[in-house]
Amino acid sequence: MYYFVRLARAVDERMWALQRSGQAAFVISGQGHEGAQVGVVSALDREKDWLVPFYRSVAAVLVKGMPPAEIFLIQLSKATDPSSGGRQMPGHYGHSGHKILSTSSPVTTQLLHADGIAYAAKVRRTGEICVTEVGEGSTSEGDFHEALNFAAIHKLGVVFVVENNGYAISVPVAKQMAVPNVSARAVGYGMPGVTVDGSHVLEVYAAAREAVARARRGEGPTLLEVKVPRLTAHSSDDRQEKYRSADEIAHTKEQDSVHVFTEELRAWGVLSEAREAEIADRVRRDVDLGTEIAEAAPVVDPATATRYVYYEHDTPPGRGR
Ligand SMILES: Cc1ncc(C[n+]2csc(CCOP(=O)(O)OP(=O)(O)O)c2C)c(N)n1
Repeated sequence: MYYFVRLARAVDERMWALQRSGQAAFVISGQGHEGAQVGVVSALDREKDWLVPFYRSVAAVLVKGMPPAEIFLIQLSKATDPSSGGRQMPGHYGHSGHKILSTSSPVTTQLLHADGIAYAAKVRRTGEICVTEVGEGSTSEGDFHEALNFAAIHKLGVVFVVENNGYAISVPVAKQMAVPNVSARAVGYGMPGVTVDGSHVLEVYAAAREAVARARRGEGPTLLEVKVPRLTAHSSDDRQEKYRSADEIAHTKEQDSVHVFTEELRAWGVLSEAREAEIADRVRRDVDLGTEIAEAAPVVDPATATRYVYYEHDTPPGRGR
């Protein structure tokens, strides 16, 4: 888990470097969300279960099975990008081989897709369950209500993970909802609602395990809210200094799960200096190798831009890998 928390941060930082050096068009960052996502996805059966991510799901897709190179292929819009062959915006992670559903740009629609996957699994009796991630601002969309209502009625095996980072672009959470926690809404749908502090990876893992076990037993969905800091601006096109004070941004950094988890593991005596250096080294090598692979990959041919909009008989990019 610690390796993935550190890997996700390093991959994210490299994404920004690729954007700032003019190679990538756009970055939407998962910094601050790492601990929450590693905790949640570690509770899944990674071969069997499904992940329906959102644009901050860097850590989640890494844990689910995508190597760093594939994240950079998406970021650089390369032809071998497994999500869409360079056809989607960066951040739209998908990988059919790893059971990661590619999502679309309108926020919250993915929750309904997660319902569909879980409904199909129930009808087919496959035992697969589905985790989906969304931001707290997105829970103001009607799709959120429809997805939770439907999942609860049909006792679907879905875990709805709300990564509450306090902002929807520049809109603070108090302007999105009149309750302090998104999880309070769960009772209105007839499912358990839990709020966990996303700075503590193992607390998230424990809550996710419970939600996953409940889904697996056929008892239905859970609304799992994880409070996380948003360590960067909304995206590379945004300047958060315009709507957040310097004090608030500094305080946010104290909640960084990379830092908190490191301190916890050291205090518990399970992370020696030597082991930490070894993990940092492995992360550096994996990120460098991933970058090299993606940079060397062929760019997508603009002449193919209109392909795969509708079903085609050949294998679309990334299919089955
Ligand atoms: C249906 C829809 N409305 C608006 C947008 C524009 N938009 C993109 S991200 C975003 C903010 C979402 O905030 P939140 O759900 O809190 O997630 P966060 O980005 O903070 O992680 C908005 C409004 C969109 N993509 N789709």
